Amino acid sequence: SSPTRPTRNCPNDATFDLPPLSLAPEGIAGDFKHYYVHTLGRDRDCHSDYYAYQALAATLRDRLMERWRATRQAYDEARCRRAYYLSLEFLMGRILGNSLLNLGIEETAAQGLEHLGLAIEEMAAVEPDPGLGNGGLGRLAACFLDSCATLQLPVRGYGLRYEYGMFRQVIDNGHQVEEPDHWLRDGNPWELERPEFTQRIQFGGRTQTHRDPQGRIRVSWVDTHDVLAVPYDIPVPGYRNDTVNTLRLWKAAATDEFDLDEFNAGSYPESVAQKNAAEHITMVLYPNDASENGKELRLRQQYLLASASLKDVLRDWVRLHGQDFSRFAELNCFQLNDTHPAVAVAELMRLLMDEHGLEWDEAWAISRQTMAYTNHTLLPEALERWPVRMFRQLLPRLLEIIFEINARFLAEVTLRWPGDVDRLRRMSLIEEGHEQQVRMAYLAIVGSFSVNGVAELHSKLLREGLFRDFYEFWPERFNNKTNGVTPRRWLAMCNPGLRELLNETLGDAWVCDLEQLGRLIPYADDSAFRDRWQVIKGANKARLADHIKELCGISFPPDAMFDVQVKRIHEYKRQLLNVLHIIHLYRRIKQGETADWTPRCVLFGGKAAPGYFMAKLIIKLINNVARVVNTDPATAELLRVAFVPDYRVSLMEIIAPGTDLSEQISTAGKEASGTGNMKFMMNGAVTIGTLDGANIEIREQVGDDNFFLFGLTAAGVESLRGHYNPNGLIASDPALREVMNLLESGHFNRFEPGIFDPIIHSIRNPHDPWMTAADFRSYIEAQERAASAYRDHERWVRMSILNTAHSGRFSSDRTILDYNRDIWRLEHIRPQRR
Ligand code: B1N
Repeated sequence: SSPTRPTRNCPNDATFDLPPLSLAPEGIAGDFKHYYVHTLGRDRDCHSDYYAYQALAATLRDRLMERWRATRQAYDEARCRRAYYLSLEFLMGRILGNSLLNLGIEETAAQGLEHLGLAIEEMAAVEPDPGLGNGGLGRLAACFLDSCATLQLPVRGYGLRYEYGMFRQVIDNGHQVEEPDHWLRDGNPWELERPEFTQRIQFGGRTQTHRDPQGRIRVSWVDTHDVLAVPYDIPVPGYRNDTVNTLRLWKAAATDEFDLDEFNAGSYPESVAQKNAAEHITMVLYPNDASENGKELRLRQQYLLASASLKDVLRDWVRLHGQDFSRFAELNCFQLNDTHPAVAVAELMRLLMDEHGLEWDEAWAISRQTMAYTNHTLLPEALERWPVRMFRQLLPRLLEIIFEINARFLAEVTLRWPGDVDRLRRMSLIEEGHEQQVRMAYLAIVGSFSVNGVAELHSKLLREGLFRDFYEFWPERFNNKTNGVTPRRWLAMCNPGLRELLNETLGDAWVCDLEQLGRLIPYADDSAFRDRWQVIKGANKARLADHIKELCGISFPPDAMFDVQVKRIHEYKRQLLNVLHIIHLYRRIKQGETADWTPRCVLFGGKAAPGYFMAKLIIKLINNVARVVNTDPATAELLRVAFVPDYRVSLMEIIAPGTDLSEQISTAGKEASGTGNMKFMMNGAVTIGTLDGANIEIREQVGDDNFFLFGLTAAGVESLRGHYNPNGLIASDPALREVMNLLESGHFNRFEPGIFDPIIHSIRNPHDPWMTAADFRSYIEAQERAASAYRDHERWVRMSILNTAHSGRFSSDRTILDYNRDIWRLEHIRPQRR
């Protein structure tokens, strides 16, 4: 017997006839005791809060489990259209606090456990922060799942269960050091293994043609090396609505067979050990944000996700509809989170034709009507291309299908533009060159009915630039879906002080209808309200300051302006511009220009891809500048700088509520959207930013008076290329000249001569793609406007309130309703109340 083999001895329906679990304090405490004492076997000698966390997690999980089953049943019975969000990353963050909030039992659980001498906040801190994503793209997937469950939409997430998530970042003498994050070491109480839904995934081998009984030519993929994909389900609760959706994560496992040749040759241990390689596929998340790396293991990950997820959906389809696929496209939709899962286009073709017997045209009509593609970046280094050679070796059948898709597609292009050979070359799914490459973005566009960007500017730049030829061919396919973030985690959960004030002022409907925050606008003129607002912000700043003191050993006086830039470290995001401003402030202090000074604490956080030299050097520079500034007595009370190590979701939950000024300073046209910008705005931070990504829409909402704008526009950046002259700018701007002098004098690297030369050269390079020097003057001036606004407390608090008040548009509920209206077209399904 095994979990995957059905037996006749199954529990009957009476088994599922269970009374609803109690949400009252006594009920929760009762279950907690049961798990702590009976299941976990703890007694008085146990002094680890780990087991208390385990027992509470089990208690909550039971309450999720009953709603989960009811939701599955409701979707099954409704036979409704469903959507699937395919993503290599889901940055879910901690689950315990979110479960309490969404189940609506924060208070009752706290009461119940208080009697047992337990504080929930401390138990919640035991949970490892699951880092199954790099940054914005992965966190967006998590916000989307929260919104889908809250809006009661039948959407399932499909991803990978990495054994090691994003690396843990340690700072050693100012340098980033990466350490492995074995987040599953102590088990994961929030997942449910479902071995009964295991899928078999093929790799390698070769293809063979033969005739089927009807005499039609069929292709089979043979001599493959197979790997099992075992699903682990994670519950995704909606906000107080009895819906619990599913995130299904695949773990790679070895098949039970092994290499008989090796076995017979007497190398039994080698043969068993080979099975290990299969498990490597989901061992580790690739830590490159916005840059591809072309490693074969990454392609294996992508294919495992695409194949296992599609097979999972098709198995369910056959269970309900048999081999009749005529309504498949009407009832299913796959949203591709960037091109990472885009091989799904070809895999669906393969499954429909080779495994379910459809003809090309039928299969193509289905694929093209079920796939939708979201692009998340314009950076050329992030556009995925796979060498044809690698594809042929690893996925020979898929390469054949991609070639066939391409041939038929290019024939269509030729019909429309006869003789336009250059266009064919530009649009081909196969890039020619010394090595042929598959262009995954083009495969995703050709194989789907919807292509969207993630902010208005980004979608426009896709239409006019990167995907221009495709837009000309199929304008109706292109659309925009401006990103959003979930107000449950990013306001209600992380900022309980503000939540109470909002509830008292507006009632509590804003949590699921964020536009209601607009009703705050008149309160910006109410001085009693402003005082309460400031008290809450002050408490959040004090909490943040405590964390920074503990993590970095640096004191942030809470009256100072908290100026924060947390995000992945990348040249296009221009942490460097922020550093130049700090050096400028430092120099002003040293020269005694401190009249009307606004004390400022600048916080940085973020990880650099381990192979990204310049990003790592920028971290080192931030830390060196911080050391000089923080240890100079002249700066006391006026300027503080800290780099918080290991920035992650759970840290942002403390940082966003305690921030005054949000740094969103990317080179215009480079940041597709940004989502941190939205979390800060919701929590009452004011933005200093360029006209890039969603900043543009943030400024439109909040108004120019409540936003510190600076810098070139995206068009300005492009037209400056070719005659950009940073050295001229440095020579003619005294402030920038002095900043560069200080940097070049070695003031920040006394004992490390020359280490910052690459940074200095990049700023002075006329081909600097990020044009840091071009925006310096305008940035410094915007920072001065921000500083003087902050000195006027009343004015600043007004701006802070108005930022929260105008943040309604940036709820991921709005984004998901947009996806649903234009792409998914799902009905809202209410599970039966128990
Ligand atoms: O996706 C976010 C946007 O808000 C950000 O502006 C954008 O930079 C981010 C390869 C990426 N784009 N591309 C990636 C991540 C991992 C990887 O391996 C690329 N991340 C973004 C949400 O739309």
